[in-house]
Amino acid sequence: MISVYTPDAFRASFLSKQKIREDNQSVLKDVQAILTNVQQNGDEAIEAYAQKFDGGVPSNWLVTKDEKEKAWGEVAEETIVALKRAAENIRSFHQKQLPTSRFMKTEADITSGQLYRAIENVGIYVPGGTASYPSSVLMNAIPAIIAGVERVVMVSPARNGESISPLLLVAAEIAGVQEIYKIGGAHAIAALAYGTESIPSVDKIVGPGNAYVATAKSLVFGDVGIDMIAGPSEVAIIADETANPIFIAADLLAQAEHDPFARSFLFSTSERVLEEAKAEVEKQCAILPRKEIAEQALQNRSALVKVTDTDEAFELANQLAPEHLEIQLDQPMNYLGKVRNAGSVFLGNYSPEPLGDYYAGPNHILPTSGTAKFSSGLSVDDFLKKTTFLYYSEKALLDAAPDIMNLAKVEQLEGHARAIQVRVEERKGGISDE
Ligand code: HSO
Ligand code: ZN
Repeated sequence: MISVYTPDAFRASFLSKQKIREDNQSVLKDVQAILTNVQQNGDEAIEAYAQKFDGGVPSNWLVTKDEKEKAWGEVAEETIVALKRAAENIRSFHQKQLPTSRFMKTEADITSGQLYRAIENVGIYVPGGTASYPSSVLMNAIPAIIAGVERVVMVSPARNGESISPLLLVAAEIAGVQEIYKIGGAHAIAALAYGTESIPSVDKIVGPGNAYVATAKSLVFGDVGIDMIAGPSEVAIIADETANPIFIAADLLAQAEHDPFARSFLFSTSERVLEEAKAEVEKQCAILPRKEIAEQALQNRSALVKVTDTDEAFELANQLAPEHLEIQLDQPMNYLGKVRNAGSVFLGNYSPEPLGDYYAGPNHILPTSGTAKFSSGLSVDDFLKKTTFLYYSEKALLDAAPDIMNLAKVEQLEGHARAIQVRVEERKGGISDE
């Protein structure tokens, strides 16, 4: 079960710059072959892979209106209501992320600025199997739609080659996604990147997936955009004497049940909280249906750490750069300024991670494995591009001409210098060769 570490032991075991994601050579080779095959043979290739990996070729790749209608009848009414409320909260949070295009008038005859334009076509990958989450459909699709993406396509592997889970179909409709294909795995990523007769290509692919999907995304990057390569999920909790060990243990377990590779960490100034949380983890784990998964995550990849003060807790948490950071300290808001690296922060004893996973509004697709040091969770920004523009009047260009021509000449780009010079000469009434 979960063990106690000193800060130094924690540093040595969890903060060394080892690569958490190991490249798997055999996965890489398989995925390369799949990408080439789909690129060359289109539908014929995806049919062969659907047969091999998904248990059959669906009679239609595109989910029909009838299939969607049927799905609504198969989901409990209270789940539909909960999904709709979650979607509303997620929509209202992401709406506020929309930036506005800017005109910057620096001088009377100079204008520059920045336009925001949505990516035209986006593909959302939704896993099948056990990590098949309707909440992730909302988290991926809603920011794309708010950004103004014209065509949002969802792909997910068909169960037994024929149907997608009704929960996913209902979540997609609530989010506003209409075009859904029954295809998964690396061949789905290939189809989205390169297009086939049945599946038109997109410009960017987002959404988590297994090692094959992640590898395929990393290989098609450049031909299309991708969001991130997601690793196993993690939470770090910073707690003092005022925290509740029962809540802490439940939160550590909520993370651990995701995946045997998930990681849960507690940094506490209180010996008592640490000890009680440890005992509670054991007690609560025993009743979890996914206890075997949680035990593996807690056993090898998680830690309880006794820190001397909250500064030390934040130093360790910032170095870890966790996907989720819970701050269960007295007056939690006062500590927000101490957070440097984290995907998303949960403040106080009543803001546990599942509140954000499902419902409150901020996105749950977040940087994992320390990548919060340089990247951010999914947002409206991921579906926008910035185009800068500028306008100079004739006079403004002539004022700047000597500097630009000088810089062009030191770079030995005479053609650049001349593009300025012809305008200077024209002003003087004639173009010379000098
Ligand atoms: N904690 C996961 C998201 C999730 N949890 C979906 C439940 N469903 C990664 O942030
Ligand atoms: Zn979760």
